[in-house]
Amino acid sequence: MDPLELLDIPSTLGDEERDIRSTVARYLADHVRPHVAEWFEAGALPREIAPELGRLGVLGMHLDGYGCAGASATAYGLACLELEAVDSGVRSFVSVQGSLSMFSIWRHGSEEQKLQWLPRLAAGEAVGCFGLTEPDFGSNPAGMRTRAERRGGDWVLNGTKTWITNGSWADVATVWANTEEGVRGFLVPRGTPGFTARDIKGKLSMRASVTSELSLEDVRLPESARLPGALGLGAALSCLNEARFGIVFGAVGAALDCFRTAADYAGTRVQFDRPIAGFQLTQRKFADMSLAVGNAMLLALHLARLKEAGALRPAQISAGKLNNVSAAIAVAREARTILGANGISLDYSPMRHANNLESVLTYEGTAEIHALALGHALTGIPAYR
Ligand code: TGC
Ligand code: FAD
Repeated sequence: MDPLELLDIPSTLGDEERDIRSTVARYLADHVRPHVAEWFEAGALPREIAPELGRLGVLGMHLDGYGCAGASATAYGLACLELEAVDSGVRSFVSVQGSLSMFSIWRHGSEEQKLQWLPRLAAGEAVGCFGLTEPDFGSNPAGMRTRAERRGGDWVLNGTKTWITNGSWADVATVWANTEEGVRGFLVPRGTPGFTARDIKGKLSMRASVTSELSLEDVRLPESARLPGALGLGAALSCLNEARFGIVFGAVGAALDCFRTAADYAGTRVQFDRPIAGFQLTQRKFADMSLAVGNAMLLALHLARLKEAGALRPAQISAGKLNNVSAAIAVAREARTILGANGISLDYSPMRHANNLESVLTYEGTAEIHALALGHALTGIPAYR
């Protein structure tokens, strides 16, 4: 029995939610899970995964129109759960494509930009990325140095974005830049003169994911490349809410996979003439992990229902991301101990998940930033600076 079954959580899901979850899980079990440790070791994700995930229907699945499925927040969350149960890098690809790149266009773009990009991004025929972080401005994007200046009817962009998921794959990059009127978002197509991407190597985490630095040197764009609805930093931060919501569920998936792997192992690994699952100290670990995973799932579903009611606030997403990612890391590390020496091998998932979750703890707002967001909501006093 897994922690969700213990609490009978699957029976609280609707038929469509259950169907979407099992379709995604089945596809990943057949086509992605068998290869993911190999990709992690190689430090590469195959580009063909984009159209495959497009055919599966998970790219921008929570958006309406323009080739997107218009699925519920819960269904989207469950898809993220199943994706991250396989690997955080695979969920990250889907989050950045659907919740950052596509959402930025869907929410802030012109009709022409939506028609040009959304159907291709939903199908995975095109890949998108989202450039907010800079070498000197991560947690504090308000200080960004990337600038966009008006020259005649055009814009000229200069600056560097770093740690950008899908960066070197991207056919279109959503790039945030400071202008005289404040922060604005721009769509930069691949191949625009002056725009280059270089992959970041030597990662010990998120290895089955493409992470890049974007360089913009006198990149000239027409006014039609600016996202007309994106006025101010809040526009960029509104996209983060979508991706952070997916992570709230994704973290549950990673933790669940660690639990299951450890449970399978403990049932058959014999020491002192009995399966290690029969020792009280091991059972205490399973009890603690099960509470962490079950509570995280209940919180995720609560946030999804609030989102569906149009009532989800950013501070509540911060609560979910902070709690669930921290819980998932603790579960991954505990599960790893149950596997003994085998726990450090790529043959088993917990340490791969634990390593990935270090990135998840940092990106989309670090644990400290989300703690400060909660502190802000609870006390009314912002303490970021
Ligand atoms: P602050 O003055 O608080 O806010 C500026 C404007 O933004 C509004 N706002 C939000 N709007 C929507 N959703 C949110 N979550 C919002 N948070 C703030 C705010 O109301 C204000 O609007 P207005 O109209 O008054 O101008 O801004 P601040 O400079 O004090 O910063 C606040 C802080 C620290 C919370 C923010 O900067 C922050 O979230 N920092 C963390 C940066 C971050 O998370 N970066 C992520 C980059 S993308 C990424 O990591 C992708 S990982 C790959 C994957 O997802 O898989
Ligand atoms: P910093 O902001 O320098 O923080 C360093 C430490 O200081 C952290 O512990 C932080 O919590 C702490 N700190 C900072 N400010 C405060 C404060 N006020 N109070 C207390 N502590 C504080 N970005 C994108 O734009 N697009 C992407 O697609 C993307 N993908 C990513 C993929 C990966 C694998 C990774 C690792 C990162 C990615 N990022 C992306 C970047 C990510 O969003 C940033 O790493 C993150 O916002 C933190 O910024 P930083 O790394 O510069 O850390």
